[in-house]
Parts: sequence; C-alpha cells; structure tokens
Amino acid sequence: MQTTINSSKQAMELEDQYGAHNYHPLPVVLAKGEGVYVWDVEGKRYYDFLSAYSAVNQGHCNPRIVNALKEQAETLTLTSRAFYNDVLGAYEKYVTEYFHFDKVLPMNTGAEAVETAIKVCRKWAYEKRGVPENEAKIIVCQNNFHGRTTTVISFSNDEVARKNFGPYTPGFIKIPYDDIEALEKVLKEEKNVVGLLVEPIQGEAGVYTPANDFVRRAKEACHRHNALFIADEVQTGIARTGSLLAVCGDCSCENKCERQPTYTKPDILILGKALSGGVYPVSAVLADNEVMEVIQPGQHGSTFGGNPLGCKVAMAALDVVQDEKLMVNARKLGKLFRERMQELVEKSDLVKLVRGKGLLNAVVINDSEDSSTAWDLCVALKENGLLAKPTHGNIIRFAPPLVMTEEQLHECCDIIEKTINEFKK
Ligand code: IF1
Repeated sequence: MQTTINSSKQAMELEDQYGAHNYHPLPVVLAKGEGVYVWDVEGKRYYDFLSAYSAVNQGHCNPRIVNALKEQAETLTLTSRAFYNDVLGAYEKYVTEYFHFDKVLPMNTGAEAVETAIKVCRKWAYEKRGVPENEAKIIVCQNNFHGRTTTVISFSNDEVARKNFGPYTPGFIKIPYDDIEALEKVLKEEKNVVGLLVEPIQGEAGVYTPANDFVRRAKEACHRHNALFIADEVQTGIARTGSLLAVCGDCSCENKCERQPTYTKPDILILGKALSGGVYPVSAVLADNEVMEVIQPGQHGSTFGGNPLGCKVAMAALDVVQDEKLMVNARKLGKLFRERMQELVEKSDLVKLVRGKGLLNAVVINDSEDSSTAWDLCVALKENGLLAKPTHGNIIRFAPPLVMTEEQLHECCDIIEKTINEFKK
C-alpha cells in the first residue's frame, strides 16, 4: 500500500523507521524544486546551496532536460548493451566531441565510473606498459573522496567510511594532496606505479583548492614515469568551478578548452553528477584510443550504462551548460560570493575563512572540528530560507545551481550575513 505524505514530520518518521540509517540529513523534507529553489512539504521555499552535491548545476527540474527525459521515456528506456540502441552512438559522438576525447565508456554513478577508470588504468598497465600481473599500483591522495564501493573505500582515509568494511583492495599508494614532491618521490622510488587518481579540487575534504599549477605538474610528473593522469571531475566538472572542467584552469571559454594553454588534458576523465543535471544517474569515463582500446567485449559493463534515456538526458544537460554559458556565470557569481563572504570574515568572529573556485566554495567556521557550530548554523540558515550542508565539523560548503542570477546571489549573501550576525553559539 502506498502512503500519502502530509507533513515533514511524517516523512522523517517513515525514513527513520523503514530506511537504513546511512545518512544524517538536515531536518528538512523537500517536495518540489525549480531552478535555484526547493520547497518543503509545508510549502516553505529555500535557496538550495548544495545542488545535490553539485549534480543539479543546470537548476532543479530544468525544463529542457526534463523534456528530453519525458520524450525518450515514452519511446525507449532500456535495451541493455546486448543490443544496439539508436541513441547511444549519437551520444558517444556528442560527448566525446564536447570533451575532446576519442572514446567514452558510459556508466551510471560516480563510484562506478571511478571503478571503471581504475580497471581501464590497470589493464592498460598490463597490456600496454608490460607491468607484471597483479603488480600495478595507483597513487591516490589523502582525504580523497571517490565514492563508496569496496575498492574505492579501500583507499579512503575517512575512518567512518572505511572501518569494518575490510578486507580492502590492495594496489593503492596514498600521498598528501597538492604535494608534487611527494608525487615525484613515489613515482621514482616505487615500482609499477601506473597512474594517479586525483580530484582537481577536493570536495569532501572541505573544498580544498590546490596550487594553480598542481594539476599540470602532476600530469607532467606522471608522464615522465609512464603513468596515467586520471582526473575525477564527478564533483568539479560540468562548469561548477567556473570552467567546463576544473582541469581547464583559468579559462571560462565556452567549451573550447582543448585550445587553451591552461588546459591539462587527463589521460582518463571521470564525470558524473551534473552530466545529467541531476535528472537521472549518468556517469562517464573518457579516454583516447590508446588507453580505451584495452577494454574488449565482456570485460566491463553495466545493465543501465549507455541506456537511451540517460544518453538523451545527458545531451540535453550538456546543451544547457553550453547554451546558457554556465561556466561564465559560475565564475562571475563565485567571485562575488567570495567577496561578500570575505567581508563577513573581516567583520565576524564566527567565520574564519572562505575558499573555493567558481560556485564550489566553503566557509570555515571559527570553532573546533568536533564542534556542532557548523551544523547549528546550517539549521539556522534553513530557518532563514537557505539550505547548505556542513562537511566535517567546522566547514560549510556553498554550491548553488549555476543558473542563479546576480540579484539572487546577493539576496543569499544577505541571508547568510543576517544568520551569522544573529547566531549565538
Ligand atoms: C554521498 C562528498 C560531495 C565525488 C567524487 C566520485 C563520487 C563523488 C569526486 C561518487 C560523490 C558525493 C556522494 C555523496 C556525498 C558526495 C560528496 F561530500 F562526499 F564529498 F559531492 F561533496 N567522485 N560525491 O564527490 O559519486 O557514486 O555518489 O554518484 O552521499 O555519498 P556517486
């Protein structure tokens, strides 16, 4: 029997009773979304400053993406890859041209795409580089977040995410983030290092932005040692940080990044989240032929990966990014946001620091990591009509949909300012 939800309280009680307790959400129950806004069950409107962890960059229920979904849903949703479908090829051409790669391997979730990239990298190592079987090692960074599958948590150093899920997958070496010397050292001293898997900006770690030349130098170091540079842009990609990809660097051109001097092309690029505008799970692994050709029939796949519904949704989502120049808007509004927050940092004892790029930003609260201040502030922000989520005890991430206007952003900064000024620990 299906239950009708009449109140936020009722919805929260149902989740508590019938759902696994693998999350601790902010106490708000959302029932509707449009653009930069979401509404709760009682009809209260909020600005969304999480964007489903940067999945709804194109705004909630973006009509162009939803229409693509509707049309394809009435035509053909899933065939599996046992047969061809008449959308996949067109999507593969579209997405590879869009990101300037030879080939794409379509998957569904971010973690699946990360797993895919690891498999491709290892296979490349054995078959192209001649690494002895089972000896390949991939470098990852401390405080990484790449998803929650057993292999991916094997190289996490977040004890909550990892503990009691062992035994862990071997074959990973951890180095500090944004540390080229440490990278060079491992590449030089360890045998059979075949790749570096890295987030161009660490999201979960608290929006930690590395040195400007980190990504470029990391790739150069990898190439000197015949290792692949693998960029996880699941969270940073698709215009979020003010360029199409974070590896584009300081370039907000509309998708011509390949020709920009600041662009560092990954050997393997991992995308998810906003690739579908948050409408449907779509992820992708992109690489050139030399790398992708190591995958042959039967060696990797997914029932849903490359389904016509997801492909149509992704093309619409990427069309929106380009047509609405979301990278340009993210860059402009991000600068404004950090300026407004910097004023707050100077005026208020409660906020210590603002950092980030484009519209992926974090504000560090002046309290210890194990304090509840950031959480309490997020609850207060919610009361004032703005939704954001703490990452770690004392950091609040601010990442609104990229379709926001300047006027709306100022209104949001006013809400944040007011909330902070009124807040009592
Ligand atoms: C959750 C964080 C964000 C990711 C990168 C792969 C994945 C993610 C760089 C996996 C996913 C999410 C998942 C979400 C929380 C979240 C997150 F706070 F944990 F770090 F976005 F900021 N690579 N990130 O950020 O993608 O399999 O989830 O599709 O609830 O776990 P997925």
